[in-house]
Amino acid sequence: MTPAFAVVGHPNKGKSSIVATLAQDDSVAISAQSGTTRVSETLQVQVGSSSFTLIDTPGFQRPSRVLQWLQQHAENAGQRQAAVELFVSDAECREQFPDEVELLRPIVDGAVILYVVDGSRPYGADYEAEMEILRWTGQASMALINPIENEQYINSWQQALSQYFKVVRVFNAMQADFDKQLSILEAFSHLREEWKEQIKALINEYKDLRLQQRAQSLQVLSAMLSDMCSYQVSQKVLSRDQARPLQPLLEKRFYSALKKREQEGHEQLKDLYHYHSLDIRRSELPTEDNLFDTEKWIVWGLNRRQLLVAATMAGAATGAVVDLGLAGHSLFLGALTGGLLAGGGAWFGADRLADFKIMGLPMGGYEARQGPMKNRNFPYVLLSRYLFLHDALQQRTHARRDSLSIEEGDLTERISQLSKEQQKELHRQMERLSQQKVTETLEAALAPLFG
Ligand SMILES: Nc1nc2c(ncn2[C@@H]2O[C@H](COP(=O)(O)OP(=O)(O)OP(=O)(O)O)[C@@H](O)[C@H]2O)c(=O)[nH]1
Ligand SMILES: [Mg+2]
Repeated sequence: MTPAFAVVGHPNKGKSSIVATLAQDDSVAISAQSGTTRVSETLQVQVGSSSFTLIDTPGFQRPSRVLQWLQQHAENAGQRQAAVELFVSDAECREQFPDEVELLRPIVDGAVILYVVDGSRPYGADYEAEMEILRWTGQASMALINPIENEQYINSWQQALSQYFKVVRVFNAMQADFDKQLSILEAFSHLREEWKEQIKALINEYKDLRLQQRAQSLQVLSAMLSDMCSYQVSQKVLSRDQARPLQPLLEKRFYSALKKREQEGHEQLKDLYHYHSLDIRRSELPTEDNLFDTEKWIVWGLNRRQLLVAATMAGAATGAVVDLGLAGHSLFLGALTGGLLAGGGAWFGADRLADFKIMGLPMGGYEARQGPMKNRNFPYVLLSRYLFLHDALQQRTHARRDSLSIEEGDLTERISQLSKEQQKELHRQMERLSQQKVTETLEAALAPLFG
């Protein structure tokens, strides 16, 4: 038997949330409505070569009545476990107490008990019947205090629970970061001696998985940047006159393809972190109209000053600076920026987002072309939005059901945490991207951003 854990408790106390978080699976049903889980759901969680079982159960509905029934069927402590087994298999009990039969069955079948309570609600004696029933099963057990709204009653819960459970831990299903999740699994490993090694192996698999996820998200990003920064659309025509009216059409195709490609990258990232039903707020994503409005880009990418610093670090500014007649070697960056910021629109690429060109073809005829995107900020915008999503997915737990909106992320702050050499290399690669140069070392340059 692989390690199996039955998550039980009062209705609506976050049992399913705990299952979703620990399984890193957002397909578990969670809702504010009490009684969401009506039958026990067994979730086989496979992580690399390790696996464990989480069983989501309905909440206790009539624990006092159930305890009464059990008491009538056991004359002494030696008969208690048998009474619970009888309860679970009794047809009449299934009629009368469907929820309790559902939740006790996996425990009778050998699962360890995880008893969940809400630390923001006061402890009350009505929980004692539940804990007593669980004790009658004779299974190893642990209590988890989920502070749903706040931590107000954690202490009184701790006192009460410790009389029934050897191990009591606080675990916030909504906020538990990766390390907390691993530490709770570690606590599980002490519940049953024969599962100890398996759970240790599982923890290591989870750590490996995290590393793989990071490496893969880097690949997804790098492919997305390369595709998007070099993307162009074209159409063959017979004459120049036929080509010109194509511009609005090609422009539309160009922008919507870019938008689609970005969404595709974001979807791949979601899949990587096992978010299947997470809704990314598209309304917060730039619409076709403003994705290509460079003024709005400043909130995602770099502002002009930062761009200039970036280009200077990458050794890319010199040529343009000289072109603009603004500087010689002896000038400091501060002196440079003023002039460039004021007059360097073309240099930044702000006024040439994606060119529309009509090219004569060697075999006759013409080709109308839109793209690629030349703006220097473009790769930074894409980078910043992707990193924002990556961080958000890492910090989120799979218990959350709210949508995620991509908002402004502080890219400069993030970049400034890299070493000077790393920054320089990153800027160099971004520069190459905006010049549509194939960059094999792109992934390596992006890696430090993923910690
Ligand atoms: N703020 C906050 N809300 C939580 C937390 N855990 C659960 N909830 C919310 O509490 C409600 C119930 O969560 P579920 O996980 O469905 O609870 P359950 O115990 O499985 O409920 P039933 O299946 O109905 O018995 C949902 O609205 C959750 O979003 C938490 O740690 N913090
Ligand atoms: Mg539930």
